[in-house]
Amino acid sequence: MSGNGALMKLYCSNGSPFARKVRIVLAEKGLAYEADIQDRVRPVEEALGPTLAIPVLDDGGRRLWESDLIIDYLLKTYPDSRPDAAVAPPLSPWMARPDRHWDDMTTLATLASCAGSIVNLRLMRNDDLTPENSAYLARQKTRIERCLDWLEERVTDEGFAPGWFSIMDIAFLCPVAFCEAREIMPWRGRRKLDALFDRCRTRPSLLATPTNIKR
Ligand SMILES: N[C@@H](CCC(=O)N[C@@H](CS)C(=O)NCC(=O)O)C(=O)O
Repeated sequence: MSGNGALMKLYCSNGSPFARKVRIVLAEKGLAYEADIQDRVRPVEEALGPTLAIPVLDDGGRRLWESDLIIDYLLKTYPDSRPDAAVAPPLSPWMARPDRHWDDMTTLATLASCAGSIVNLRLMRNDDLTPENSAYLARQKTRIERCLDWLEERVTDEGFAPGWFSIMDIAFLCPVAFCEAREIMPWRGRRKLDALFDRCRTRPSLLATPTNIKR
């Protein structure tokens, strides 16, 4: 519920890895919301904001876009909401560890860039463009590989922030799950990232946010 008693509304699609990040945080925090789900790309005339993209959150008339901003808003606006204390490790109450702020923000920015390239590879398939016939998409594929290599150096055996299920973990899990389900490109082969993915896939909030498969 928002401050004025209305249910929050999340505009999303079933498949979007960006929307899934937000849905996972809402599930972790047990926050009630109404989902407005559309699996086609919304026509420009129906866009919910200037970025034309989903997810978009409406909370009592405040409209927010960009998944990391929405999550930051949820963490700060609903700090005490965490019903399932039995699930370990707990959801982090922050985007970035206070004592590692710039390190973690750099990790989040790298994850966002990597995710954007993964989704681009998927969307450009609609126009028959692939890394094999487009130099730009070949560069995007290289970006994904370089980002994953860099993330493998940063991540620990306990995820990106030991002791926590962090927003960094979520921002890694959603796009690679999308990458795997849509057969966009092989992403595995890095020990710690592979283990993080396999360890988290049965966490209740991930099981509660399945993505429909549309290749
Ligand atoms: N950086 C944005 C990316 C959002 C995004 O690209 N969403 C896709 C769906 S997965 C979308 O709505 N695309 C439509 C468009 O780009 O016009 C975020 O983190 O929310």
